[in-house]
Amino acid sequence: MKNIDGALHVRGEAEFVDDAIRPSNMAYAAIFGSPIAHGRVSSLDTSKALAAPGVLALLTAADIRGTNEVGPIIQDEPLLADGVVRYIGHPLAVVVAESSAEARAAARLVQVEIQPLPVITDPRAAFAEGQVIGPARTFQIGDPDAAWASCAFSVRGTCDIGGQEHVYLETQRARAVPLENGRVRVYASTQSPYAAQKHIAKILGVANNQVEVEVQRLGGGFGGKEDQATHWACFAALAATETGLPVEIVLRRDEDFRHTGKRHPYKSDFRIGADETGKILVYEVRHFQNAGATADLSPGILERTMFHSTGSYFVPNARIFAASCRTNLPPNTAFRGFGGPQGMFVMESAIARLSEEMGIPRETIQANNLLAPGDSFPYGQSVEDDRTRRAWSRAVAKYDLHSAFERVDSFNRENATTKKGLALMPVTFGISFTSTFLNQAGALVHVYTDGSVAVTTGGVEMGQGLTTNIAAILSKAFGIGPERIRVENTNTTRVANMSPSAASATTLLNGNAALAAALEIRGRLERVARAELGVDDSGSWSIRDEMVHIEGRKTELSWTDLVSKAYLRRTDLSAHGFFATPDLEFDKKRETGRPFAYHSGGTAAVEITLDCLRGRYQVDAVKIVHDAGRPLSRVVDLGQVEGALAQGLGWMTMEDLQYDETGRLLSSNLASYKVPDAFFMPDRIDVEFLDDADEVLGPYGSKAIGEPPLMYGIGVFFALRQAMRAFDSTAELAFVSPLTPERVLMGLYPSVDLEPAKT
Ligand code: MTE
Ligand code: LUZ
Ligand code: MOS
Repeated sequence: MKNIDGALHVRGEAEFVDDAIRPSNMAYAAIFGSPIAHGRVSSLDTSKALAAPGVLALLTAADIRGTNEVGPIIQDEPLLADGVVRYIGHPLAVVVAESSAEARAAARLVQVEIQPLPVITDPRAAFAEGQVIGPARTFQIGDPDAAWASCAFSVRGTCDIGGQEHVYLETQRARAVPLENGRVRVYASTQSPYAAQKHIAKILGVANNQVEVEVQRLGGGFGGKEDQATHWACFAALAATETGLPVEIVLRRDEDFRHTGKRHPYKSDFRIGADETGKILVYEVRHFQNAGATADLSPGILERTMFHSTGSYFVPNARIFAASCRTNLPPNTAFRGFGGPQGMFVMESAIARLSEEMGIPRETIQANNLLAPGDSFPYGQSVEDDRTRRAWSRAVAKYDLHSAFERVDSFNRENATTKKGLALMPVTFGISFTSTFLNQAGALVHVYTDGSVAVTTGGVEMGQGLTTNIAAILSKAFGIGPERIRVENTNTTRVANMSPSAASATTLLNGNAALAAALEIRGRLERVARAELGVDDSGSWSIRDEMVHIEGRKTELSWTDLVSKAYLRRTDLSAHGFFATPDLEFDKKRETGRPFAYHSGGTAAVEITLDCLRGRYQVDAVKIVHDAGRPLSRVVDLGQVEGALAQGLGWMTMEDLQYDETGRLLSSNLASYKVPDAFFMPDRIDVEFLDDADEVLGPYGSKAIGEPPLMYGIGVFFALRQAMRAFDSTAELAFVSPLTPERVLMGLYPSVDLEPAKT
């Protein structure tokens, strides 16, 4: 099964929001955002902007007829700042003009006076000031206080983890078209059409059924459009209803960098204790999440950090504390992994320190503490399979990692200024939205009388291959070729109340919903087939290669004949399907339950070479054994593993998000913010899918894959650290990410002042 969209993308024919033909009366919107990070607005003068050439309208908080609120979890986020601004770029006004150049030029003429308030950019400082969003939370298992006494070794440390910009190819955008009777249709680039619909309705003060949201596909979302695409859809809808014109808003790359939130930076403290063999007895961690100015999805992301705080390891005694800290940065948001990567990074740091203290190789400690069936996570869910260990063992065997470690050691003995590092990284990632209610999906399937099929799900294609997966599922369900199946765009009038396409669960949820609808139609077709062929319902039936089979034997009845016979017999050839993941529950008072349907992951080995005179390095190879269940499309799943790996490697190494103390983003374009390219990626990426690993809940045995492989990238940090220690075994190395070449160099030569001279 190929990726259905592949050819369209290669030919440049795939359509995005602003590719559809523009109506001749289209207007364009631009945003005026706060120039400072925190303050009270004392005056907002829009007269000059309104008088500028081409300007059609200018809207501020005062012009919102409905409720000025777009917060997804906590209602703390006005669409347009009202009285107080909380970050640089915080939207204060929308300017609508005949061209986007005129809209931007006019936005620069808005005059605002702001009384500055103190700016906080550091999460620990925010915590100290009591700036905590939602409650701080604690998970606990065993008796951590008592366990320290039985440890032969214990170490402490801190981590300072950088954020990450999504850099989806397609920046945020939306187009809104006013319809009759005050309705509005919005073409959006969002992972969450329903969130856009309900927030537009709220902003406009109308019922949800007055708003239609349509999504063809996204040029990447990566979590950055799980919640924060809503805002741009709202701006377009607001401008369109106020002017009566179709309105488009498209952010430039630098605007997208400045206005939108990113992966959360974290600061964390850890303490880990083990017996003399390296068996982990106790782990305590405190996470301070840099949430930015409003809650956005931060409480959910914090929760997933907690769920993944012990990584792929069994820890009998643990205390996990986490607080979401309000700062004056743009609200940070979902990003592939959703807080999981930060939780796992701190655990891996703790294991690295323990290994250095004990003189036991890191991979030995890792291997001896891997999760096994029957173990419990600190939140009570138990481990139901042996796949964490199976993937680890398979990776060690398949890639002959014991000799690889020996090869690295002997290379390092023989070379003085070039060192190699090799690190293993196991991943065990919980699949399901941690908010249980979100684990539901609907789908609508039509079979037309010519045997062609159209399916709409609540899921959104963002490059992850959902369309291909859905086509593969229906092809199997009906026993027909995938070319007969058209996966429609996503539209809130066809499937309602959808959860965001997120949490790696889109195929699990929407694929099962589509399958339920298809099986319903298939059941009706079975009655027609038996009647047409004159066979009772004692023997089995199936459709294979587009032919009806009875008791495994091919009949003369083809798929297309069957469908047209069914139509003539007045059979309903459409069905709605629904799926809700079974057996999920979580008790937030006791902080225990079974939040995940299953876990997804595997093991990666990351090998690097470091030039210890310059701090430069290259990733030589990444070798992975991944549990993909039974893939619906191997190329789609392989693409997900490689793409996620690239983002994980970038996050750990070169993507250096820098704000100054006034809350200004310094790395605000692709010249100062570097992302991995083809040259950075390892020459060698080996991926093996774990065999004999069908996932019972997944459609046809398939398994969620979108996010987990990102966390393989964490391995590169520890491979680099190993090489740095091979160069200087006494160096005190910090757990600060990303580990850029500059930071490597500063770590290797701590006594040399490498900061540029201040003038
Ligand atoms: N792959 C591509 N090409 N583009 C994307 O935007 N998003 C990632 C992942 N893979 C993304 C992607 C994220 S953050 C998630 S949660 C999943 O895809 C969402 O899709 P899924 O649920 O179908 O895996
Ligand atoms: N979004 C969400 C997510 O709302 N809940 C989740 O648990 C989640 N997990 C990963 C990515 N997005
Ligand atoms: Mo992905 S962070 O769940 O959009």
